[in-house]
Amino acid sequence: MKSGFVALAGRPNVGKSSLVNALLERKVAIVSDKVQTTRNRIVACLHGEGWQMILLDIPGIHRPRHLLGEKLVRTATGTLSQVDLLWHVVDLSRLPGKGEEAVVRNFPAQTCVLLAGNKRDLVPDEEVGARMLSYASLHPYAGAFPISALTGMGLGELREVSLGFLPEGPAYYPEGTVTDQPESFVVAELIREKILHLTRDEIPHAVAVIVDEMEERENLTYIRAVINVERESQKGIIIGQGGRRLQEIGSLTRKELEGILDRRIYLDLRVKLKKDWRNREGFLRGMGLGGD
Ligand SMILES: Nc1nc2c(ncn2[C@@H]2O[C@H](COP(=O)(O)OP(=O)(O)OP(=O)(O)O)[C@@H](O)[C@H]2O)c(=O)[nH]1
Ligand SMILES: [Mg+2]
Repeated sequence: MKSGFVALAGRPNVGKSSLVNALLERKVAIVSDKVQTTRNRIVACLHGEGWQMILLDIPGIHRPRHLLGEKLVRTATGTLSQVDLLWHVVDLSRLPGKGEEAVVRNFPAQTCVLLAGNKRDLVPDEEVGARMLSYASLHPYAGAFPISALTGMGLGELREVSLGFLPEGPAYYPEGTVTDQPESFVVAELIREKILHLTRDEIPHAVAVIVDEMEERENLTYIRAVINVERESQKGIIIGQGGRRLQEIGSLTRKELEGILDRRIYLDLRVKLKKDWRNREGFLRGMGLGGD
């Protein structure tokens, strides 16, 4: 049996989580057009005849500006040395810059790295080759693939070639395992995703969602979750006029969850002020954001 771990390294917003979801053909990780969407290391298992590939979706590597950012980067870089193969995911619609060089500096010398040039769909066909070359000089990659998580272009080839880099090994997860995330984490992430989609500016980054209670009742699942924000003014923005935004966050989350869990859901959402939580060690640890 061939089996092993593949980490998706890259800057924020290049499409790492989108790529994981596309390969798994289901939503394992939340996605948004805001940077620093992913905060935890997310395990996603691809299974096949005689092989298992475990994808590790990690936060984007960036220059941190608070303790949360430091932990995100530590979660990401700490993963790189523990895997059999790295995918350096880049956004082909942009040129490589300093941020990209900083990502590459974290690659362990002994680990093979494949360049995954994502968002190929945004680049005219005749420019793809040159764009790939401009990234290829960043590192001695073992292979380079223009891909699109959005359209699925190039994904099969990336997967096939990656299999060749995996060692002989056991099945690390039972067949059928998609991810190791507890349901409460999935719920909290879906709520955060709706907030990311419905708000902008500082709000997306100022939000931390905690599921306090998840209980099976007679004919539904009762969920109580708290949306923590850093400032009083942010509370108002999340709640919206007459509570409308909070209602929308709740109903979008509930609909998606009912589809995933195939159960009726009652979602009780509250918004709480947790001043400066992004710099509070204890709070971050409680959220599973240890960073090591
Ligand atoms: N056009 C296009 N957009 C894409 C593609 N892949 C991802 N995106 C978009 O890029 C944005 C970022 O996607 P994510 O998957 O959240 O990016 P990420 O690298 O996981 O970001 P972080 O978790 O913040 O590090 C979203 O708006 C996606 O819809 C692609 O292949 N083509
Ligand atoms: Mg992500």
